[in-house]
Amino acid sequence: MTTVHRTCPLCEAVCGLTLTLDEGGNVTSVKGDKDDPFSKGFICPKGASLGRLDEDPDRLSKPLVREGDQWREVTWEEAFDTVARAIAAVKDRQSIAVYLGNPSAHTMAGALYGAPLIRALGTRNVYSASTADQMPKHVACGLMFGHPLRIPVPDLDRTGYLLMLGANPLESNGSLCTAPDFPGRLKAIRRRGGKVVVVDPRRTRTAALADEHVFVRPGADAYLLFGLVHTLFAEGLTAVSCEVNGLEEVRQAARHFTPEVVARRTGVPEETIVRLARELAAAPSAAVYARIGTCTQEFGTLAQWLVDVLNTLTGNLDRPGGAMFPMPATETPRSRRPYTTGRWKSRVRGLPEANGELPVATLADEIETPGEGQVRFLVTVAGNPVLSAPNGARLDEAFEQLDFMVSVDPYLNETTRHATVILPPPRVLQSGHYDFALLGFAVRNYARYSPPILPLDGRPSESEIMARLTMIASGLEGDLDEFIIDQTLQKAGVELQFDGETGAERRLDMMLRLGPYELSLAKLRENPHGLDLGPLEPRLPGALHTASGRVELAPAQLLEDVERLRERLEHAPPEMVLIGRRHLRSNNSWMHNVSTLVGGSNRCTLQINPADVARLGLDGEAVVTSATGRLTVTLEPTDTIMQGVVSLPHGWGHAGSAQAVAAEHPGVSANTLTDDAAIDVPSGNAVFNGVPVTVEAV
Ligand SMILES: Nc1nc2c(c(=O)[nH]1)N[C@H]1C(S)=C(S)[C@@H](COP(=O)(O)OP(=O)(O)OC[C@H]3O[C@@H](n4cnc5c(=O)[nH]c(N)nc54)[C@H](O)[C@@H]3O)O[C@H]1N2
Ligand SMILES: Nc1nc2c(c(=O)[nH]1)N[C@H]1C(S)=C(S)[C@@H](COP(=O)(O)OP(=O)(O)OC[C@H]3O[C@@H](n4cnc5c(=O)[nH]c(N)nc54)[C@H](O)[C@@H]3O)O[C@H]1N2
Ligand code: SF4
Ligand SMILES: [Mo]
Repeated sequence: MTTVHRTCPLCEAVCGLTLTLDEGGNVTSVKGDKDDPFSKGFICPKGASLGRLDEDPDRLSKPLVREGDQWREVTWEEAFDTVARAIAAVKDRQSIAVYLGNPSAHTMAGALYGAPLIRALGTRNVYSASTADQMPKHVACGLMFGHPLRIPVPDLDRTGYLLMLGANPLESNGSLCTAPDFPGRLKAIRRRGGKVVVVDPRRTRTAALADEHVFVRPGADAYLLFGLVHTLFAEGLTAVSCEVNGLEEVRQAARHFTPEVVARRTGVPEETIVRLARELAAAPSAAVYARIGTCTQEFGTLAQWLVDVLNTLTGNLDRPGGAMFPMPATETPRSRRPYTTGRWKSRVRGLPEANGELPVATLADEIETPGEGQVRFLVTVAGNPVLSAPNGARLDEAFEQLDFMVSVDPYLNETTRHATVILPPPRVLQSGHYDFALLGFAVRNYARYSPPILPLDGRPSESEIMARLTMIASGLEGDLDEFIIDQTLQKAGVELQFDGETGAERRLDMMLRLGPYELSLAKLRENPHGLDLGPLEPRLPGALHTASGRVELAPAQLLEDVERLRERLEHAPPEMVLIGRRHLRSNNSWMHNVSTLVGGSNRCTLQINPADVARLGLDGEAVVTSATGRLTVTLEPTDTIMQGVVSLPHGWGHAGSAQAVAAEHPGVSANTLTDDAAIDVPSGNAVFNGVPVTVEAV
């Protein structure tokens, strides 16, 4: 028996785990690591199943090549050669598209090799789960603070008041707010006399834990937030404490959105809007935090912008207990080029790029529409867009038309079944882990490295797979990591040697040593439970990357989109709309193959208010129809959801996947109903919440 410690890679909470392994390397127990200074022993059911997930017999151990509908196991050399021949035959690099999925934000391979791979492919057809998720936050923060990763997080451990919209951390364990034991941190706010308010069309477990739950009509958060901004100005409650541009423009923009006007659209009573604004202003410290429910909607960027407008107007931006900017250990100096979007546009729909990406909502258009630059070749890494992208059923068909597809993924699933070659990364326990992305959103500054526990047994690490693909795409020879290290040192004007058994470890060592705490890989290895680097500290104005050096409260692009918001007020909202939800024992599309995680309350059901069940004469099942598709669903009547709103979790609809357990609980895909024609305009983000639907008896 051996005991090892490592970070859980399964969600954004980065909990420390303590695992015991038997002689064969099998996981015999998983517990929370009590000595981790950040997670302090917290664990959730997914973390506790890490061994089961990692030892899933359906995970691929060898590369697969597809010939017609037959799969053949091949050697790694044959697999890479097949990819190399296919890339060599590509005449127009724009015909290659790449899609990076959610786990690539959790792996070292995704963080270190995603960008080099994209550069080497030389295409602008770059897509990721970000445009099905948080792109509105990147765009809003890019425009306000000058860099899309300059994202403030609620200072959970010190705040006196938390206004939380469209987030359900009791199920999700938090997002763009890395906070192990999020539930405990929420309870602590109340214990120290603070207040938690949750705004959600459903009375979630998070809402039940809060002091107050406010029902809101899906997609109406930007109106609600504008109502709060309006009230702060109208009552003279603003207390801006940093240098800003655009205060008067924000006041003007908010003029129209009186609590009375927005109450009708949001379903939130006028008195509640006024009271919430007063409470925010009066709290000793307060943070507004809004997540996926407010991003994946028609006015996602406006909602995310208004969140930080409120944090700024109430003097809570960059102050303890407010919304603060973390200082991760691998932060590198950032360019002072002003942030813009739309440097290029998508070929078919003319949608603007954001952060160098095009909206995943237009990937099917780019594959299906003939002409110069038509996508014929696809690279997917850690993604399952057939289930996760809007109108996934259309993508499923579009992928059939591709000339070649290569997927880096441990499973043969709904997406990778279309691939020509599947390159499976090794097991979690065979992989080193450092949370490059997520530690930049942590509510305490913290660092932890988990070295691989089990040997690779001749298969390449995911980093090596990605480096190899990058070299194939670039046509160059040599060591990618050494090349990147040389380039970085030249830029920084320093000479250093780095420590580490792999290129990925040496690059981590480099980033740590060039980072703000001058840490090193060796130092992290000496602290296997992680290093606490202290509470968040004020970082303004230094952390700003705007041309003016000030917070830009009223970016022109967003003021322009306010016009769209105003116009939409004239239209009557749809009678019935669809939203999503998450379950504690699920994770997007790929954890339904662990029997301890599926079943019970983790099922693919349509939550619907009993009043709607009665009004529509439904019983047991119903047919849900949207602009793009139709599904027969099992009903789950519950008064925790607003009337006129139904909720279906995403990531289900398992078909054609070699996942035996998942196949027994297939469910249906919510993204058959979501419409790829609808996007949040400034960010191109998909719209999953507030989708107009009709619900009828079977
Ligand atoms: N209707 C609706 N749709 C949604 C959402 C919603 O709320 N409602 N949420 C959206 C959000 S927030 C997101 S992030 C996206 C997610 O969208 P995707 O990232 O496209 O989908 P996932 O289901 O996370 O698929 C992850 C894939 O990565 C593979 N994988 C797991 N671990 C690893 C690994 O270590 N390495 C590699 N290479 N592969 C790995 C899995 O087998 C799986 O194929 O879905 C979006 N879709
Ligand atoms: N257990 C589990 N954990 C996960 C995941 C998972 O699938 N399962 N996925 C991971 C990923 S990829 C992400 S991005 C994060 C997301 O983390 P969260 O943002 O916390 O996501 P959800 O739990 O889906 O909570 C979103 C809430 O928004 C509400 N909502 C829907 N529409 C609206 C609206 O228009 N307005 C408002 N105000 N609320 C609305 C929904 O009812 C839901 O309760 O979770 C991560 N963690
Ligand atoms: S909360 Fe997230 S990081 Fe923590 S154990 Fe659960 S899945 Fe892992
Ligand atoms: Mo996500």
